[in-house]
Amino acid sequence: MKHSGITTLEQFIVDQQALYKDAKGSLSKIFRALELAAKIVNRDVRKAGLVDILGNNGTSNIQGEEQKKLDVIANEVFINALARCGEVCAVVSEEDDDVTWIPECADQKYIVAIDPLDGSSNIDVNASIGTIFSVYRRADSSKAPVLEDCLQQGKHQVASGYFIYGSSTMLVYTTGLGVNGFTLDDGIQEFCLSHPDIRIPEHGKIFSVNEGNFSEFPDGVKNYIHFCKESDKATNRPYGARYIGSLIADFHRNLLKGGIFIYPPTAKAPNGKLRLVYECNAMAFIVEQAGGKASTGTQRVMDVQPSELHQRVPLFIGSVNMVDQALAMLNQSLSS
Ligand code: AHM
Ligand code: MG
Repeated sequence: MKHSGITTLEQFIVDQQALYKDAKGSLSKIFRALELAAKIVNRDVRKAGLVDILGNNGTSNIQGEEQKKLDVIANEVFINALARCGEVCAVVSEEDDDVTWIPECADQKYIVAIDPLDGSSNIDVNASIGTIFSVYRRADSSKAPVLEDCLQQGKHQVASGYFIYGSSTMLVYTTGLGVNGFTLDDGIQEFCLSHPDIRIPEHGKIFSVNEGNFSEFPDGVKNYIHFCKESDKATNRPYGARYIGSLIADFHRNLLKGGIFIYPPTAKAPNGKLRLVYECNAMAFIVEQAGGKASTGTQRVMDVQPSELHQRVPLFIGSVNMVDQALAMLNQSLSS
């Protein structure tokens, strides 16, 4: 019999589970919860202009940033879905000051970190936004979960990924066996495998950085930006500049086409802006699994030991040759 050719996320997860001999289906349940939550958020994002859910919620999160109504909705939807799946003992979210413990699942081993709606300044202007997630396993689930369980190095992630609510809605994720992308078929409301085994080109032609902060950047980053803009036929320069201010959208483009995304330290924010636990680590796991690289400028992102939930780190991420070049110029300026 001829196959239809469609592989749904559900089927893909079942097939992958067979590759892990000890798999008991817990991760699959977490993915089902994430998938359901993303479909709900996607529905709300798609009708955001039609109903009264655009605009500010009037409250701020722990970092003093304005929360948008959709941020708050997405946060509730993801946490509720994860709490209900029965496999997650704690959720760390960009929108919540502290860990959300799930008491009825205190004996479960999984912890999920989320940025429920990343790039939220883009909501009101109809540009791409997304949800980022990381899944961690506790070393010892016989004890009640504690804060330290939520502060693991990124290299201990068992899965990470993002949903992008763009011109189409996609899920890109890894469990350490490469990176795969699924596009939501609106008609059947299923995520279908559309981008199998994503590999980021070793070299790209795009650099993504908020140049508005240029005067605040370290000299090495300034030098690298100059390098990107120089004309040089042999190395295909100048590169193209693309930056929308939505990490997922900027990252996703560079993942598929090749490029580098930089959120450097600045004079005002020496640790940059992006958060380690629920933004940078997830992206770092994906980019490494796709053959790319992620660094803080001084170390591999996934080696950083988090000391607090909302910790920020500088981020240099993307095509391996471009990241290496940026790091070389950064180090050169630090040592001179
Ligand atoms: P958010 O999680 O509150 O939306 O903030 C994170 C966003 C990232 O998506 C994006 O890369 C960055 O902030 C853009 O910051 P800036 O406007 O300083 O360039
Ligand atoms: Mg964010």
